[in-house]
Amino acid sequence: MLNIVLFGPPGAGKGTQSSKLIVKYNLVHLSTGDIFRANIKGETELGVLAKSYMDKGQLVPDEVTISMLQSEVLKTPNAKGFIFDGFPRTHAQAEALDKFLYSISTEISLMLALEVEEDELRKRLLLRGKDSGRADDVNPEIIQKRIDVYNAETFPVKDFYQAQNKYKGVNGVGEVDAIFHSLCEEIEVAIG
Ligand code: B4P
Repeated sequence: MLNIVLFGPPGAGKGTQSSKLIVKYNLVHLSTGDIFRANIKGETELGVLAKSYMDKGQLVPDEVTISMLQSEVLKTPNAKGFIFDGFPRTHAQAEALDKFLYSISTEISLMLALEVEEDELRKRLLLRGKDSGRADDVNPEIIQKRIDVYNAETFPVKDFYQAQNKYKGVNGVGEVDAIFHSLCEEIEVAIG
């Protein structure tokens, strides 16, 4: 299986690149942000809970996010592999993902990190906020909160994968297709 963690700060292009990678490598896309947003739209219990955190730019609690992610993986037992987009976002999520994948006889192949500086992130998210309808994209303070949470809680997850020799950083600034090409190059190296 090819299991990729697509990593990066809010607005780095994870969703954008995931949609291209799943087509090329025939993978299942699991975006925790998208799953939460679908639950918010459907007004499920999970959606109501997730909204109370997401609207403030905070992370949804680990227990909720981990069990949701696990049940999503189990929905496609014959998948060739997964792109984990926006997960793991904390050290606890990374450890839980490793344990869970081991329990189903697979593992993370590599973490691809999109590197984008903060000014560019703020610009992209505010631009998307103009027509995305996403409450977390319209307010500069909420955007800053998400970036701060990323720096404090999510960025260190990089060390977890670096220690396993699975971390690859890619420049996330430039044309979408050029970035996609760089990501594919790293994947080709990883799969041999
Ligand atoms: P996400 O949905 O993951 O949102 P995000 O971090 O903003 O990334 P997204 O994928 O949407 O943006 P992208 O970079 O593709 O998370 C939202 C919230 O959900 C979190 O704040 C948290 O509350 C909660 N959550 C999700 N996962 C969680 C977890 N594991 N644990 C706890 N809580 C969790 O794109 C951004 C914009 O940039 C787009 O408009 C795009 O068009 C543009 N763009 C992309 N590439 C570009 C390029 N090369 N040049 C210019 N613009 C580009």
